[in-house]
Amino acid sequence: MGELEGKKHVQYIVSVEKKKDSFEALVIEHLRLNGAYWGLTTLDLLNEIEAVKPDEIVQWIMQCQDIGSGGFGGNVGHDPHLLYTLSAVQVLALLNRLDVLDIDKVSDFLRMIVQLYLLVHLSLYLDVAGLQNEDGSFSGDMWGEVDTRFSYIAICCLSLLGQLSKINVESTVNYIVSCKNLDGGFGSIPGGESHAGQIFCCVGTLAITGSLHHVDRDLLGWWLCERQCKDGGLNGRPEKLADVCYSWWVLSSLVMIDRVHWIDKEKLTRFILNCQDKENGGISDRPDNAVDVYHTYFGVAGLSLLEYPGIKSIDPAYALPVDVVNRIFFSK
Ligand code: GRG
Repeated sequence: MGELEGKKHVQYIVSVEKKKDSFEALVIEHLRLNGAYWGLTTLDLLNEIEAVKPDEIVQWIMQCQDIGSGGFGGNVGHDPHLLYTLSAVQVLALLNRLDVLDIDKVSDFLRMIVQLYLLVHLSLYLDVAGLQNEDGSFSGDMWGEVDTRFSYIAICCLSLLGQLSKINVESTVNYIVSCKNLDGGFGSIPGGESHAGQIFCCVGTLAITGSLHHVDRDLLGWWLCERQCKDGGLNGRPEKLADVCYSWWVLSSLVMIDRVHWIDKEKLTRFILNCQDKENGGISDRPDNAVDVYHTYFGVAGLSLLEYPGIKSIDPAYALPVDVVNRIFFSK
């Protein structure tokens, strides 16, 4: 299986950051702020954050902020969205530059979104009480989508900014609990199929809000361990192929519920290492496929949760290196 090619992965990330007109850079143009989070967190986990110039990055991130709403878009001039606002907060936290943020403005953006989501959730409950469509479906929100991903993002962001008191945490937790399934997992909306990605979001929300007592740890632990395939990799739901990114979504959830010792760590480590491009760096979704920054990050983050030597520890709920999280919460 070989070793982790840490130095090559660093070179790969730096090269993607520099080549703004490469194919990969163009593919992630609209979500470049997510890409910055994946790439920079990888560098930090590999103890190489000095490979980039923080001032340039901070300047660019602030150009992605929508002045009116306070939220961030995926790139300069793009519409603001929760997905990119979390990445902005995470990268600034990583670079120890949260001071550049107008915290009230960003958290007001999140609060506004969360309040609208809560309204939508309320209408979902009304739907349950009688407004359900004839075919059994429910109407979406004014953006057309309600998803437990957004509950996680809002809670994670507001917690990092010390602004959880701005929202109704109890109703956020209640909504997450309403998305719990009989198999112990969670979906994107009430009744939605259990999926490892959504489970990370729901368990992460419960962990950050101190509400993990709502999880049936053994039942969920069993469902998550069933995600390990014959090749040692993890999939996101039954009958799907293993993919390196689930080394994060599944493993972080198992760590949060204290059941990570239930999987075969050695086989998973081998699977991730077999997905490396040993010549040019980077990690792919499955062995012999093309590498990208997303899978490179989740591969390295998964190895961190597996306590692979030489990689910094990552916090399973905040998805940031543990020393960064400690700096935020314990050095005030
Ligand atoms: C800070 C780490 C972090 C996350 C922010 C955006 C977000 C919060 C979470 C996304 C969680 C999620 C839904 C991940 C799953 C992504 C994925 C690979 C979906 C595809 O799933 P399937 O089952 O297909 O349709 P495959 O076969 O690819 O598994």
